[in-house]
Amino acid sequence: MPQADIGLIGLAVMGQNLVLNMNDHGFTVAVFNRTVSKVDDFLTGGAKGTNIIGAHSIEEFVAALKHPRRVMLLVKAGQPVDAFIEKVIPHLEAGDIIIDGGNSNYNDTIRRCEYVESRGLLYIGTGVSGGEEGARHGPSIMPGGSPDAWQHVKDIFQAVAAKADGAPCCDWVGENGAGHYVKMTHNGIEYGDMQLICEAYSLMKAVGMTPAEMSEAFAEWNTGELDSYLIEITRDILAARDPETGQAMVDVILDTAGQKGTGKWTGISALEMGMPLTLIGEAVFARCLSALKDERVAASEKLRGPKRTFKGDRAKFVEDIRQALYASKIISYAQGFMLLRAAAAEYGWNLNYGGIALMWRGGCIIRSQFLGRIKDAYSKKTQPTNLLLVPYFRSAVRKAQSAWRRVVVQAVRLGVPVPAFSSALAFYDGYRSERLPANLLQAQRDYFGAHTYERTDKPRGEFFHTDWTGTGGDTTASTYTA
Ligand code: NBP
Repeated sequence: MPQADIGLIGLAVMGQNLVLNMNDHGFTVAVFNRTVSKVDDFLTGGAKGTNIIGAHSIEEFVAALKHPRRVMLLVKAGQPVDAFIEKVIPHLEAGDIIIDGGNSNYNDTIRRCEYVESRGLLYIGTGVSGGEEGARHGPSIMPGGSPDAWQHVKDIFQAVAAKADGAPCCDWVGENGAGHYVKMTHNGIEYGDMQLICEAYSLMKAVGMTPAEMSEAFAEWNTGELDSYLIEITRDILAARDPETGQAMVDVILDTAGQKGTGKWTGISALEMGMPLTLIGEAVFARCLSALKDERVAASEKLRGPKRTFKGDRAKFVEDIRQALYASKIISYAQGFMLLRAAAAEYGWNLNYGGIALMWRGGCIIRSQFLGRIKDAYSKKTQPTNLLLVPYFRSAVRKAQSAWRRVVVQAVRLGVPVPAFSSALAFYDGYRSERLPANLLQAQRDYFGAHTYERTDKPRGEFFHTDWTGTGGDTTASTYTA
């Protein structure tokens, strides 16, 4: 007689912790892993004394599952997901559900959803955020896929998910790849938040603060509008000491950043949809630049910058940095939600933006008090076209604006790179511009390629061409927009 409410394949850090979390909430879970010995290691280790059922083959695993069978994969993203889908399908029946909880690319999820549905099964691609700690004690879960599958996993997912103000940080996102798209955007925003904090750190360093002093500043920031998980861990990281050398831990860590691709995917999707996701783009490129360590070391001997030192009031400047960080963060989230709106239109998803903000409010890496404000903004009857236009955020940016500009100016004077702070400010100035220099750009395009232009004194949609040199013809190129 099958006993398991759900089965999970993939006993690495995320899988083990999510299974233990499900067990804590009274669900019986069957587990399997490619390297089968890890099943027994888990049962005699972390899962000792629980009701978790270990399986040593796919057949045994599937036989342990109640109907409809719920098979969750938490394996390395990419080919391993396809490999396990192929392995389990022959053992499943119509109406059974395959769930991919890894960081899969949403395009793969769209493809897999269609494929699995064509085999008479249901499919869910879900983001699971919060790392090890989240998986164990309450992650943010962002499921999308076959709508009929939701009713069969809702109770389990919402029970194990983090709670924010009593509500589960898990709700149905939308069809096919919607869940993974929202998780990808979450990760892109995470890249942006982390880069902004790193720029704040870099400026504090440039004005002579020690890591311990910086930690105190972050501790204070965490009591106000910047209150968030990433500010909190930065406070702790800056206070930590290396047991080997006694130095601040942060000073002994090599300055080359890694990445697993979700930030890059966010940037690619933004480019494909023509959405100006400048801050996340800069955050991804900042990691790429950091990875060119050897080249940078060589260049540092040859390329000179300003020799200035900071002369102002340090305490005041730290407060300016805090405000610049807050304003830039608002820009980043405004851009992130612009991307979600564009994706919803492109893929026909009916995204609930307030619900998404709530899902990110707890359990995940970008969790913050701030997301409560975004949830409120999208919970109103009239949905804002852009977060920057919501009175709360408009006023927050207005208040922070002078400090934000001072920080960017000071960074430029000191030669400290602040691509996220400065691109956020450039976006703000661009977005609020009634007229941009794209008129000249259109003239250039028309000059060299007969790409045509629209006129300020004629209705939109009428296109004109000028024979700029007197030697061109009147044939124009076809018009298109990206
Ligand atoms: P990993 O991403 O390291 O994946 C380990 C699992 O994948 C193991 O079960 C391993 O089996 C299996 N696997 C590998 Br590796 N190659 C395989 C293959 N070719 N065929 C079949 N199985 C294969 O584990 P994780 O860090 O727990 O992450 C799981 C998923 O959750 C990933 O998609 C990850 O991106 C995502 N995620 C991770 C975090 C995090 O903080 N770590 C956070 C959020 C989401 P084996 O034991 O036999 O090697």
